[in-house]
Amino acid sequence: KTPVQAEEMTSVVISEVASTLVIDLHTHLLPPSHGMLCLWGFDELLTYHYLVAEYFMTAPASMTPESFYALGKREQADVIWQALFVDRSPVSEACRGVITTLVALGLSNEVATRDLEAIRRFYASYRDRGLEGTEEFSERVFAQSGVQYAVMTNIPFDTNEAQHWRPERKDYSERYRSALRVDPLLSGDRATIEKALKTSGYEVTLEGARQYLRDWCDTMKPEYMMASTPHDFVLREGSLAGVKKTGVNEEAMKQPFAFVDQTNNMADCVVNCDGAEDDSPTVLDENSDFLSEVLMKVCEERNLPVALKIGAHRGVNKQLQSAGDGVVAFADAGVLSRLCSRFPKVLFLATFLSRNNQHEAAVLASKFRNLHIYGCWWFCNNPSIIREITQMRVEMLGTAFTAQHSDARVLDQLLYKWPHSRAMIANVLAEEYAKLDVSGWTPTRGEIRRDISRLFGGSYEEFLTKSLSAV
Ligand code: REL
Ligand code: ZN
Repeated sequence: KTPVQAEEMTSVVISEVASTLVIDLHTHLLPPSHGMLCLWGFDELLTYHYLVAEYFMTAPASMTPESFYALGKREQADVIWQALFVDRSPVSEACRGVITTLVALGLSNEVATRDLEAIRRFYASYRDRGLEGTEEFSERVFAQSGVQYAVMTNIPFDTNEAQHWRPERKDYSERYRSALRVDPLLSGDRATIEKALKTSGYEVTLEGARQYLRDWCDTMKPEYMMASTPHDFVLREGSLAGVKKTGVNEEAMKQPFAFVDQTNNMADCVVNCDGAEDDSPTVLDENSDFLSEVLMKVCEERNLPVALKIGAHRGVNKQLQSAGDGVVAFADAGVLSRLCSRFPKVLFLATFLSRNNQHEAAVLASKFRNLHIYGCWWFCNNPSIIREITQMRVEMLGTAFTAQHSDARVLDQLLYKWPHSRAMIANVLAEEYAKLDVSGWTPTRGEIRRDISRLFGGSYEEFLTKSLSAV
């Protein structure tokens, strides 16, 4: 209960941040029961798409993306190790992350002697024990990184993944929680949606799509729905989804949210914003709106939030596959603001990819009670940028945001992404408490612990329990 002395503030904050259990609210991790889809180990670490992108900046002209991807995983890893760890020092964030990870696993001697074979032998001691070894490794990583649980990215449209959920849902550890990824509904990828509905025996109508989503919710029991919006995403100002017919944006209306109803289902009657029946035809056609009529409807019904990741430009260099995705210099944050006001009963979690959007995002979070900002995503997940973004957020939002998520694709990455982020966030917090102390408010250790726990997952869980249906 005693206030923390000014001279102890930094060490108290650092030790509290280091020991708090975090909730990792967005990852691409899948549980060991998902077999090959659960990525872990040295070769996966080294072939992370951040490192592939870095490798190609200095790769010889003779190594084309085609020839690189034609190599086996182990050979790709060897090539990257040679280029980024032997021929030059691994000073980038992604490279340093590999070193932090290996050292956390007790491999500092092997790292010091650059002994790849010994590193691989360490991993083999788990891998050789099949599912049991993988589960043991998974539990070790979660416990050691202080991650209470990680939210996965679960894609029903991906048949490779779907087979792990149906016909029988595989059991997995409570360390993993589900998020249902629905990008085709935001990008208007009609071919994917139609195919999914047809092959799973649903009616190819908006109601069919809603039922598809409801059924996947029953299967996956997600914490939230999620999508990464396409770089040219706009929210159309059409008349269909209960939106006033003011200022129709012609460009926006061309956005392909369309979904053709081949059965002329008259039940899907369109209602305008006053709740009165619209004069427009009740049949579905290419103007049908997946976002409003499918995703938002099911979110409202199920009281499920939507997590949006905004500002990625896919395929900037297509040859590099996922290593060729980039960032939109400045995404239109107005889209998020319009979503929050148009769908006040839906909770939105959001993160932006561009550093340029971070300030506006924090302002929006303070305007909409159905919006929660989380994490420093991908190109913002670098120590210097984490520091700057976190400081600004604390100044503007107090503790009403989530400081970080890992976006880990490879299980072992929890062992670097979290300590690297914790270190930066702790520095910021120590400075903020010091300023508060100077102003005349000295927090106790318990108060500091409470605040930190909010920033690392508590605020997210509090946000999820909000029920806006009464608003
Ligand atoms: O979930 C997303 O859309 C992104 O986070 C990913 O596409 C991206 O590749 C991710 O691994 C970056 O950290
Ligand atoms: Zn992601």
